[in-house]
Amino acid sequence: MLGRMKLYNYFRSSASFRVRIALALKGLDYEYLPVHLARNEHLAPEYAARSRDGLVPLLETDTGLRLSQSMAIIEYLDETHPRPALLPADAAGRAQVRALAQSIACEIHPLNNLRVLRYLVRDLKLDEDAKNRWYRHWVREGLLAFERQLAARPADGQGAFCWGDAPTLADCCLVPQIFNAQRFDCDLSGLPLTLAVHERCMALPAFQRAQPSACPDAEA
Ligand SMILES: N[C@@H](CCC(=O)N[C@@H](CS)C(=O)NCC(=O)O)C(=O)O
Repeated sequence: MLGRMKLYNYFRSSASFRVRIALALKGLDYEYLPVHLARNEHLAPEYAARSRDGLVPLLETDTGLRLSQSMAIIEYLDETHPRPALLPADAAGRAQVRALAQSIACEIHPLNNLRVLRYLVRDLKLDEDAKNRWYRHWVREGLLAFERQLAARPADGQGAFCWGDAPTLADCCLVPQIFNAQRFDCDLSGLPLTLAVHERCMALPAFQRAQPSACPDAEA
């Protein structure tokens, strides 16, 4: 018998938020299991027994398989529950959506992760102001590059969302990054296409249900 999927995650984690969006877009039921990053629960032995990399999100599938890495998890969900599709049907479209998604997940997010920020402060002795400058610098550089990519989309990729007229993997990555950017007071000027897509996504119930403030472990 198949079990219920379990998502180990944290309301503020943007990689977790990506997976929650994908689950919501596909209408999939799952158990929400909070791992409090600020209290270091991801470093505790109980979590280490489940997670090899000590990061969230971690999806335990209905067959008990443990999957890490939000992009791999979303692609797994897309292959096992193909409707609505989060990647285009054609190879060129898929490559472009993955490129948009990875320009957030691989170029921006790793530089602004909790453990990176903690290293800057604890080991390199940067003060709060320098840490925030680091954060804002890499978010802004990355989002400006993202905006240029949106502006350069070919005709078949243009539409209401990052790629075409339905949300894809790229939108799952974009929205959490904008939430984080807003939380850290990043300069979001000069990003009209990016912010318009964000707004359209946030008008959809799936994105609203997945957002940090709607999570069971949400804090003010
Ligand atoms: N590339 C990974 C990133 C996972 C990741 O770094 N998650 C963050 C939260 S967004 C985390 O667990 N951070 C804990 C830490 O940095 O100590 C993914 O996409 O799942």
